[in-house]
Amino acid sequence: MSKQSQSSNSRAAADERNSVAVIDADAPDQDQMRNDHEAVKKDQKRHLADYDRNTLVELLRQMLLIRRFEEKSAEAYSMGKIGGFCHLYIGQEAVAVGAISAIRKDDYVLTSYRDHGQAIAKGMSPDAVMAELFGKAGGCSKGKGGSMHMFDKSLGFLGGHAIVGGQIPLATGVAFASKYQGTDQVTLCFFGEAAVNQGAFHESLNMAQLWKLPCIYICENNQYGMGTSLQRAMSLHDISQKAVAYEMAGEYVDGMDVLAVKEATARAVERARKDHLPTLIEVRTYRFMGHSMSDPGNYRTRAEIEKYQERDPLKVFAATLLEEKTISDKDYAAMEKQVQEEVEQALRFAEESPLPEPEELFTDIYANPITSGKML
Ligand SMILES: Cc1ncc(C[n+]2csc(CCOP(=O)(O)OP(=O)(O)O)c2C)c(N)n1
Ligand SMILES: [Mg+2]
Repeated sequence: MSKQSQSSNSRAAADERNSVAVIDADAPDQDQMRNDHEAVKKDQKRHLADYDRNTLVELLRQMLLIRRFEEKSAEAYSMGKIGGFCHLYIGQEAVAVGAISAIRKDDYVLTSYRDHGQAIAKGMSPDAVMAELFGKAGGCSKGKGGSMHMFDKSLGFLGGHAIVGGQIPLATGVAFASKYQGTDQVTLCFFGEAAVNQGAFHESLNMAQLWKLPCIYICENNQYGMGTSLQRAMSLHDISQKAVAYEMAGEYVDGMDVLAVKEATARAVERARKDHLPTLIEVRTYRFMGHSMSDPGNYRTRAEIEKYQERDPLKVFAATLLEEKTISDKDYAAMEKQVQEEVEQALRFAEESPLPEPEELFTDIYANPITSGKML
């Protein structure tokens, strides 16, 4: 099958269920996602039978955990317990949870500075994430990285990257390493839509398709790069179409629907694992909070935010499972309680964890040199 037909087949598959109309250049933010949450619920209900109950409950639990964790982080930040930048993921949880649920434990994930959700979805404990936010020694990066630099090699979670688009060539290299070593591991690379304007994005996609690398590029199109809307910064608004320039498979998916994200990622994973082929997935989503904790958000209206909040991926998926009686009100209340306790425990762990010792300033600065009998 030619690359082009793979691309159009994948587009056709996406069109069948997940996709909405290609963005209208004049009114992109209105048309990017299914307009009302009832449509998302209806679609989710049609697909529930494809999953066992445990899988569905776990997807909901992870989204709820990330939401409550970040609400608590915002509180702690406001109390001055967290220093530096802090970019929240609230509103985008279905992207990390849906996509990461479609890969294996030994696969890799790289993302931007908006990384708390991906870290938790990849298996990092809320304790390690919260302690890192607090700059404490018990954090995943020993308190030396902070919010933007979550990292755990043992989980295949390779950051947390503060340079916009910096993780894209790195992920491409990780995918190259997997192929070179003959494994069937795949790499998920998350980035925002503003990163697509970086040269590194284009260089990486070109190489990944040319060298057939098992890298899945997931663009989280939340429509803003800091305070700049995509309409003011990009000549082509349909980001998934950028795949065409590299003869790569590409599709777009509604990021407010956790099942749709999972399914789109699963299609890409199959392509990557079997044939070492990359994919570009554009996930249309929205962040409910400011760019970071210090953003007053004057560039968008309350009405716009509220419009997207109606499609809150967490609320919509919970409603789907409740209405279909996959879970009961009692189950959901118990889940809330368990998640709240987990977040409170993470807060206690972060509070009680010691600060890094001053000597830590000199550790983990350089990689250990690889020597082959010679001085490097
Ligand atoms: C190379 C580089 N340029 C500029 C910045 C400053 N900066 C930080 S976040 C950001 C916006 C990125 O937006 P997007 O990629 O859409 O991701 P989002 O924040 O929406 O998740 C910018 C310009 C940076 N960190 N790195
Ligand atoms: Mg963005």
